[in-house]
Amino acid sequence: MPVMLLSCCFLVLLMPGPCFTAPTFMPAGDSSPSTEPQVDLKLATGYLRQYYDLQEEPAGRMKRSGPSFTSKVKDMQIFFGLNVSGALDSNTLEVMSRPRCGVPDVEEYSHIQGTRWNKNVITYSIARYTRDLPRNTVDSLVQSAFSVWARASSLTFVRSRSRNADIVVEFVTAAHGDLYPFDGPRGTLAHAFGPGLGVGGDTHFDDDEHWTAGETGFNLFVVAAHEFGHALGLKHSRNPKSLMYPTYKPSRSANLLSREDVANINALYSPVRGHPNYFSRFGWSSQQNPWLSGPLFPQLMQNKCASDLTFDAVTTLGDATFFFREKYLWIKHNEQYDIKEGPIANFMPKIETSIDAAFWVPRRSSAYLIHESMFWTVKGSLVKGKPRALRHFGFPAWVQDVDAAVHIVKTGRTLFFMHDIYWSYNENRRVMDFGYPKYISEDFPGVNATINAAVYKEGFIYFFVGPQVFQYDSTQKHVVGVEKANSWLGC
Ligand code: NFH
Ligand code: CA
Ligand code: ZN
Ligand code: ZN
Repeated sequence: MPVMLLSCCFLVLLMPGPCFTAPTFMPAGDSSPSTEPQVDLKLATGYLRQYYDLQEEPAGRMKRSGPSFTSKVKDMQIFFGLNVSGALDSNTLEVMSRPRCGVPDVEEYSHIQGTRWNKNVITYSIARYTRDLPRNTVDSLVQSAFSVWARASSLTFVRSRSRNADIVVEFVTAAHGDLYPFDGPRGTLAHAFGPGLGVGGDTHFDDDEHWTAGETGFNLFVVAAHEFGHALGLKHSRNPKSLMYPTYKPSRSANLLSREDVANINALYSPVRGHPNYFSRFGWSSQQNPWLSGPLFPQLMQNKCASDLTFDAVTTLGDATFFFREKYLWIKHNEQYDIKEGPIANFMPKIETSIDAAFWVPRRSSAYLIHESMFWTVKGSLVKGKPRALRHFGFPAWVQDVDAAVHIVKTGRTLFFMHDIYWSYNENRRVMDFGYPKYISEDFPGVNATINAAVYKEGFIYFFVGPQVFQYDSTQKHVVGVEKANSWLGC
């Protein structure tokens, strides 16, 4: 549910939470604002002390026009979407006098921010666009907004074409199928549901706003970054420097996150101490109880820049490239500098082995991970069911493993490499092409050693052979470049 504007008594109806077990009503006795100014002040002071950390004035007496008092009133008005006057007007007093439970709005979460995803790889999709901006601008602003959190935490975001993504992004107006209709231009700009199944994580933008990539109107990047904070489980912050502060601020410095935002996201998705990019043992699938699965102690990090580093398998997966080596995995997001890494099982709890070969079929948003004679299908961020037999692709019985696999989008073929031969599989008809296996050296001159891994990018096939990677132009049929394999990981 939208994390903003909800008093927690409302929450009681929808989900069990702290308020469910221990509702404390406040203030006792009063149920409507009084006409007596002194009574109003007492009500407001009590309310702001309990929920907004209002401190006792040193002189002992609280002034309703004092700077700290008005700023607390403003915080509270922002939180409830009231007119932000700083004065105790009738709407403000009305909200203050509503019965509610005893969890403060803005400081409840130094440790427990809320629910979290039980995994570090989170999928998103953009289901409905605004007409205010070109689609690819929306795509890249949304991606940049996710990067804000990815850079600060152990999280990775993978774009998916499917509606089953964890975070579904939509531009909608007025009533739009949840209990929180939008309010036309201005006022509320967007809302997001906290982590969970179904609508959990979904993020809605009010399309009655004028969305921009710049300073006019409302900046989509800034608002999206705020909303994704909620979609990851963060609540509002009372620190005006924080991205999670409840009011929109147009121009911000390059660094959107305050130290508090960074601390909060890391409290929720705890990185292993001393290894900021190390994945915690919370894996890929939310189906499993993270507290009961996975290795209890983190494996040592591997040195990705070792001069003779080789990979077992490399594949793109959404906007990221996955590099497998033994039981370890590095994930490089196309638009980000930082690299996520850790044991494969941290990302995909079902997979406790190494991966020999992997490929990605964008049309199906699916990756296939092969280990010996079995393979797993990964759709979105979930490893589907049990591994299946490699035979399924139509290999002869004597093929018990492959060295590398790559899907060529242009031809709709997946190529499987083994020693000095290869097969071609037609993904559209789901059959092996006739006339295979063939010799690799005949069709890929220049690539004449066992292929460890292969990946297809922007029209080229990249063959990983030992500690090197060959860039292969399949139209001209020759190698056009050679690099160190780990140069892709920024070494
Ligand atoms: C918002 N929110 O719309 C505002 N604030 O500043 N209007 C919040 C989003 C901003 C969603 O998660 C709503 O918290 C309004 C009001 C912070 C991107 C303060 C008027 C409510 C211009
Ligand atoms: Ca609005
Ligand atoms: Zn909505
Ligand atoms: Zn918010």
